[in-house]
Amino acid sequence: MSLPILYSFRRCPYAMRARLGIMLSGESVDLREIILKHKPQAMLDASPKGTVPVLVLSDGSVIEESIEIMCWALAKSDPADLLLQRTPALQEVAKALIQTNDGCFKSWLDKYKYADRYPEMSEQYYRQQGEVFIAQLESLLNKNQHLLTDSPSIADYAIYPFIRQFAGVDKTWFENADYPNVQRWLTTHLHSSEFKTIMKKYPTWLESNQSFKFGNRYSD
Ligand SMILES: N[C@@H](CCC(=O)N[C@@H](CS)C(=O)NCC(=O)O)C(=O)O
Repeated sequence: MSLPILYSFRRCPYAMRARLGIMLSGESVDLREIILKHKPQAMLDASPKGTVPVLVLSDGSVIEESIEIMCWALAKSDPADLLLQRTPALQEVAKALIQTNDGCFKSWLDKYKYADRYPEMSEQYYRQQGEVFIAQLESLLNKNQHLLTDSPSIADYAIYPFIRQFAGVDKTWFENADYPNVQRWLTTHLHSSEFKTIMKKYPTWLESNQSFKFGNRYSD
């Protein structure tokens, strides 16, 4: 049977979380690398909203939200209990954190990253708004090695690609800011073999006419 197709863009934090979820579940997909400026028609036909990631399953059904792609993969197999089935009380906490990340934090992150496009306020102002979430993560990470327990969960994998972007806007500022636990946590994830695997570079599907087997069974 043919593998599901994942349309992905290497640097997109939503696509990163989808690739993490797929890799950590042990599922495999055919990865089609795209660039946002030139989206393949086949992707737009499957998902007219035109965002990545998009997962097209073998029966033709389409999953077009990154968190749902993570959940699809982990529902099939979740050896590390990233979905927190063994600690159901934490599932709602994870959900709320991911919602804050994708909602409020992401919109301040975009303004901080592209402050010149939002001249109403300063870059520093946008950063301070983003720091409300960073401070929340800092206090969680003060209690545990990862956001909810001492092991990573879906919340860590869904959120750290965005904190990576926040940290990258002004690296010197971030490295010197008073968030030692967030710094430690982010460094751990960014230095992991998992991150290395999901950040492997692929030629674009449109240019190379090639998709790539991606997932645990195929990673080296
Ligand atoms: N809610 C979506 C958001 C995905 C999203 O916005 N992805 C960005 C790239 S990081 C995108 O594809 N933007 C479309 C564009 O820039 O044309 C998800 O979670 O999958």
